[in-house]
Amino acid sequence: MKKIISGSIMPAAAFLLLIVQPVICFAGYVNESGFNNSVSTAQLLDPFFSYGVDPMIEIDAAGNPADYSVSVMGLGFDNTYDYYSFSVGTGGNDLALNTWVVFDIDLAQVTGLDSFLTLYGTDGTTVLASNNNSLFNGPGDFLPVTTNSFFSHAFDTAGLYYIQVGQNNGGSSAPISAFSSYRLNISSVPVPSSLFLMFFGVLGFLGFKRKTRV
Ligand SMILES: [Ca+2]
Ligand SMILES: [Ca+2]
Ligand SMILES: [Ca+2]
Repeated sequence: MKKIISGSIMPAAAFLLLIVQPVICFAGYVNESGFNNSVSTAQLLDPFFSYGVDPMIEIDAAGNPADYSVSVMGLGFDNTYDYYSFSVGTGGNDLALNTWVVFDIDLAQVTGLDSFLTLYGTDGTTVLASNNNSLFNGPGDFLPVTTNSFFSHAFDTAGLYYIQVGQNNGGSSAPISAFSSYRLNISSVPVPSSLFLMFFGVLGFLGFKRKTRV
């Protein structure tokens, strides 16, 4: 009985995370379709992007949060790659050209998956970027040394792009065989710089007022 229970902890944890994630997730989220094993059947994420800050979705090692994102709750173990597509600069969502778009895998490691991310161009074959392990332990990674993936990319051509979630196999990507779940976050901070300037301008004005009041 004891053996049965311990043997079922990892699958149970994976399923529990898959169920609980949407509840703890404040960003737009969607579950993996399960029929996304190739570029031609990639799951389109455009409709699920939303504005808002989620404590799990950081844009850098300092933990600064994104304010526009989508989260996919994915499940491993069927020995396939998972492909997702998303638009940049087309109006399909608000991801903009020449702005950092962040790709962040969370939770995978704690459920048994050593993730590997590969970003493909609009042709579905040209590799634009890839990442095995993040250089830092961000929100959602949970372990001091993470094998979860994390990288940023700025796009200069409008179109539909593809991201592949795979499993690390000696430094390259392989189909996901681990019984596991993962959360893939795609995010950015698309606030126009003029708004940032206005925000800091208001802060500066308030600071000035406070100083003059004292
Ligand atoms: Ca992560
Ligand atoms: Ca990895
Ligand atoms: Ca994260």
